[in-house]
Amino acid sequence: MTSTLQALIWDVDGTLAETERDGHRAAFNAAFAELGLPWRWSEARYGELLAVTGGKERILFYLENHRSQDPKPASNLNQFIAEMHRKKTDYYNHLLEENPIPLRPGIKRLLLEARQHHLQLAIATTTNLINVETLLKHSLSPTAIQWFSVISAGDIVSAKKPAPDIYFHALQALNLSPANCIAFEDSYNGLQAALGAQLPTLITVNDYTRHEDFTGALLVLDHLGEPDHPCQKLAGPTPLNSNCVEVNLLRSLLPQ
Ligand code: XBP
Ligand code: MG
Repeated sequence: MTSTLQALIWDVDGTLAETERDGHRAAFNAAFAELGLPWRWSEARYGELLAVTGGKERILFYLENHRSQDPKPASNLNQFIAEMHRKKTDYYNHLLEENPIPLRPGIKRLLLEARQHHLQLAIATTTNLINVETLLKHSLSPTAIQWFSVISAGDIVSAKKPAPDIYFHALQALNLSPANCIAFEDSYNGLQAALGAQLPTLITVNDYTRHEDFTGALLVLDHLGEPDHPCQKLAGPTPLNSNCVEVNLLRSLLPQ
């Protein structure tokens, strides 16, 4: 069966930009400080906590596993976490507006090329919609949100990655079969989510994820590359005859 490439589906955190260490982590710590909590997530601790996807889920996990001796919040626990997470989201958006986090190598180039080829662009992310909009607006272009025909984000599904639900949501909105799409991810949890939805998946690793197991990925790279900043292949059957990932390479990765 011939599969025609029709859409690229993008994870956000760690894939479009390195938002975790100096973005989300910094915002969590600022929210903890504002609430007078002695919690601080170091770079290393945050790396461990990334195993739990979703900010509210990550806070709950930390509370239950690292702060179980702390006095319990007077109010309802879910409300307490939701309020903390709202503060974190405010800090995060402020940070993205004031000090935009650059997109990773090759992201803007490939998005632009995909648009020229009339491929659809979609997002499937654990983080919430406002965070995606702010990142795209300040790190890509003020109108970049309109480049994406589908944005599946955050609590729109009840089971976050590694569950495939967010990818099912995006595929349904695109009205496409997974065989006609490629997902872009940076983490084990993200890869499991995409593979669970039968999506061919390309991985670009980062410092938090390069040690993870990416069995099942089409290709594992350090980044998507630029003509003057070549990408390196870390795993995958296809010889890379180019300095960077282009639409023709993506087409060749799909089963013919
Ligand atoms: C990203 C996440 C997110 C962010 C925080 O996973 O796990 O939780 O760290 O976002 P992925 P929120 O890249 O696989 O989508 O605080 O908005 O939940
Ligand atoms: Mg990610």
